[in-house]
Amino acid sequence: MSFKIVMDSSSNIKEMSGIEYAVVPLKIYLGEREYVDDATLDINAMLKDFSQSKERSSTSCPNVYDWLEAFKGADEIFAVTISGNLSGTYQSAVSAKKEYLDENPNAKICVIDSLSTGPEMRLIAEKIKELHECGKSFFEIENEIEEYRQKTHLFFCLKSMRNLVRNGRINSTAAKIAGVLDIEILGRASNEGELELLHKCRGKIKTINKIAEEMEKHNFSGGRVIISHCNNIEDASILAEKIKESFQGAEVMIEECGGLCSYYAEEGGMIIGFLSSQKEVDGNLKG
Ligand code: X90
Repeated sequence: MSFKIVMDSSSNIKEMSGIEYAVVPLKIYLGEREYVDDATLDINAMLKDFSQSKERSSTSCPNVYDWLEAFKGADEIFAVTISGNLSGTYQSAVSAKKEYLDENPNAKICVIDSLSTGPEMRLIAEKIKELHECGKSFFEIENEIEEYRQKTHLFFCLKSMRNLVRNGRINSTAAKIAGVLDIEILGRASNEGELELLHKCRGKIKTINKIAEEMEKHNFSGGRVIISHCNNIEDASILAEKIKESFQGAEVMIEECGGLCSYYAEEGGMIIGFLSSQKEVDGNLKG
């Protein structure tokens, strides 16, 4: 029985140790140029090309064939995707599941729409791995992940939302002012998997304090946190210290954004995934 985790490249996870793992890359375009978001992509060179060009840019999701290639050979598969409300990635994974099961009727596939991206997807992947290592069955993992996901959250803090606005992933006046007069936008992945803007912040310390405050509001009390940044190790480290200081027992990991997240989060952007201690429904405590 071979068990496999498959993620699209917006998770920023290039490899996972001790478990079969594959990445399905999204693509980024600048004019005629194509950047495949895999382990060979030179992200800084890509960002430099973007900063020097006025050409049109966009992104595209993996197709069914890309997913089928990644599923190959496995018979118990957990595939986790970027929010289906922002990308066609989830839909192509669902179609690939159907095709794969036609060919391999004994296989089991669970496609999870993370309704999020980046570090929240990493939290989900780590949990799937942990449950598998505990000896849980496919269906037990499926159920426990469903529960677990009610406690994971994603915040973002962006200095520019130009690429998100240009590509129609958000339509708001507030998004357009990110970067103007040093304003950073703090927001979160909504329960529907869309970008929800929370605050306009000015000044690094104010922004970082606001993130910690919002985390507390979302029932964070010292669990796992993953900070993904685009060329901003400085702020990511200050935020990590602030979180460790404010919440006892917080376990904070810092990582770099992959290609897709770097393109949308842009220079200086941070994306924060974390696990809270309680579930919530529409902002109210559930249990
Ligand atoms: O299919 C495609 O072409 C990919 C489209 C992806 C669009 C959005 C990516 C956002 C990446 C920005 C901050 C996190 C926001 C998460 C909200 C759910 C990172």
